[in-house]
Amino acid sequence: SDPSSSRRGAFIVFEGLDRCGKSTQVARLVDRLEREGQKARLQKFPDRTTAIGKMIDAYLQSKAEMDDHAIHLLFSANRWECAAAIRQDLNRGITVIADRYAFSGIAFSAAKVSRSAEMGLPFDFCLQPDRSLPLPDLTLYMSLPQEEATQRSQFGEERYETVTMQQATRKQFRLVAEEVKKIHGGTKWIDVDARGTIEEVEERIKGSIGVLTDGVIGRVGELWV
Ligand code: FDM
Ligand code: MG
Repeated sequence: SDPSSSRRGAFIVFEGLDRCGKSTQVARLVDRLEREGQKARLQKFPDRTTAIGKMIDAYLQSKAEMDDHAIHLLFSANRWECAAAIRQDLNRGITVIADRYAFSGIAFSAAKVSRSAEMGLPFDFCLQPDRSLPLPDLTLYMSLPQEEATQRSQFGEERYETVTMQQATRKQFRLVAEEVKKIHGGTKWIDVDARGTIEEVEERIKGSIGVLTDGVIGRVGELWV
């Protein structure tokens, strides 16, 4: 029998701060896999096309205000409404490439400095709603030094696209990486140097992903479990 039939698709997540080149690399990776005849699809988070996604979009564009806890839960709900389809696709042998995931959810929410408190939302509160979502087989954190990030094109108009917020989020991403390594082991999270040309970064990513896109043996895991 075909040995590939016992393999499922890989769940690969890209994370990082704004302007790190994440979306460019995700698009190139999906293109490459399709050219190579592999089954792959892109999953953007937040997915702004759903009803929940539209609420998130309004919040990010400052067209709506929301309690910090409430918007955090909406970001998580936006992942949960996509979770069954992700699992199903993985089990059908499709590689799913996500542009952001639960790790952005934690890092951005925990980085917030609310008017009433010195800290953002408690780290543990941020972690819990995503518990038992599909576990990525690999998360690639696109790492860019502060100076390089500042040099890149101007931030956009959206909420969170400020130097203060990005710096705070950078720190939270370090804590998220530690948590992933603690709960899921050291092989699930890789920092990728996001400096250099698009082609240079693409090569590094290719090296980090290795044979993962040939398929994975074993069930899809559960996040934080
Ligand atoms: N963001 C993204 C969150 O705050 N929580 C989340 O769970 C996710 C997935 O939303 F500033 C933030 C990160 C970013 C903003 O993301 C919109 P994109 O990648 O620019 O669409
Ligand atoms: Mg953005």
